Amino acid sequence: MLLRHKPELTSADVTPKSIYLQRRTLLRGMGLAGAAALAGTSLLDLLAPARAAAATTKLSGVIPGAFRTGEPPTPYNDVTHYNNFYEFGLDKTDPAKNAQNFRTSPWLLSVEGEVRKPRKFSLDELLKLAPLEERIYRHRCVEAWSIVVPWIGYSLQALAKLVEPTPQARFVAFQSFYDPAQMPQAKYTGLEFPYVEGLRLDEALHPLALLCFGMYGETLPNQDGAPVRLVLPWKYGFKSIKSIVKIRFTSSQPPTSWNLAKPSEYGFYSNVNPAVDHPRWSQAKERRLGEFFKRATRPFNGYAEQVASLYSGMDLRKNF
Ligand SMILES: Nc1nc2c(c(=O)[nH]1)N[C@H]1C(S)=C(S)[C@@H](COP(=O)(O)O)O[C@H]1N2
Ligand SMILES: [Mo]
Repeated sequence: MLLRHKPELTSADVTPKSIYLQRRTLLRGMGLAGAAALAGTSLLDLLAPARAAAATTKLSGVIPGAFRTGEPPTPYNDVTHYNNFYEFGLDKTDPAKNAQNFRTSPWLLSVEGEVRKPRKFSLDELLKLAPLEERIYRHRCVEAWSIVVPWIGYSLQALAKLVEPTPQARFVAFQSFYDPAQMPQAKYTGLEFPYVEGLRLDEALHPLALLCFGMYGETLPNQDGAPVRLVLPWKYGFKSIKSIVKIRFTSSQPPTSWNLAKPSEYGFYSNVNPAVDHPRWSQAKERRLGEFFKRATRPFNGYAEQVASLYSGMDLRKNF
C-alpha cells in the first residue's frame, strides 16, 4: 500500500515549549560558541539569562493549517521576550516582565455593530467555534524586525459568519482590554488606550486573517496577547491587536491607535511595503530575531500572491 497522505505534525507533537527550553539548557552546557554554531542561533540569544514566562497550557486538538511558511520558527524565548505591548510598557523587554500577573480569565469577547446576531463569547465558546489550526506565519514589525511563529487559531471569517454581518458592514473595528490598575505603565507610552485597530471588511474576511489563541502548541503567553489576538501576516505588526475584548462591524472606517498617535507615519492600511519608507527609516530590509544579517523585506511580507488582489487599483503610496 502506498502511503501517499502523511499527517503533518504540529508544534504540539514535535516541538512543545519544554523541548525548546530543554535544548537551550543543553546547548548552554556545551560551550557557547560551538553550541551557537550547531544550533544556528546567535550568541546573544544563548547568552541571555534564562527568563521566566507566565503560565501557559497545552492546546489540544490542533491540526496543521494550510498556511505554513517553510522557514524555521524563531526561538520561543525570543518571541516571548521581545514584544510590543504598550499597555505593559514601552521597552521590548517590558511586556514579559509586567504582563505576568495579567488576569485573562474569565474573558468575554463582544461581537456587535452591523450584524444580525450580536453576541458575547466566552473564551471556551471561542475555542470550540472552529477547528484550531497551526499556521506558521512570517510576522514583520514596522520597526524592521521580524519573527516566524507557529500560531494557533482559525480564520476570523469563521466568527464573522456566525454573527452575520448586515449589508451596511464595510469595516471591522477591534478593541483591546484596558485596565489602568493592571496596566499602570500604559499612561507613560504616548498612545491612547484602549488600543484600537481596524480592517476593511474584505481584509477581515480574508482566510489569512487569523483569530489567534496560541503559539508553539500552547495558549498565548500574556505578553503575546493572551487570551485572544489577531495575526495579519501581510500587515505591519501593530495591526495585529492583542487581548481583544470587542469586535464591532461598522459602516465607516474606524480609528486606529497608531494612526491617531502619528497620522503622518502610520496609515490605516499598513501593508508591509519595502518600496515605501517610514518617514524616519527604510522599510527595505528587516532583521529576523536571532539572526545577525538583515534580509530583504518582501511586498505584503511575502503574501502578495494571496492578498495583492484586495488592493488592485489602489495607490499604495497614498494608502500606506
Ligand atoms: N493591544 C495591543 N496590541 C498590540 C500592540 C500593543 O501595544 N497593544 N503592539 C502591536 C505591535 S507594534 C506589534 S509589532 C505586535 C507584536 O506582537 P508580538 O509581541 O506577539 O510579537 O503586537 C501589536 N499588537
Ligand atoms: Mo510593531
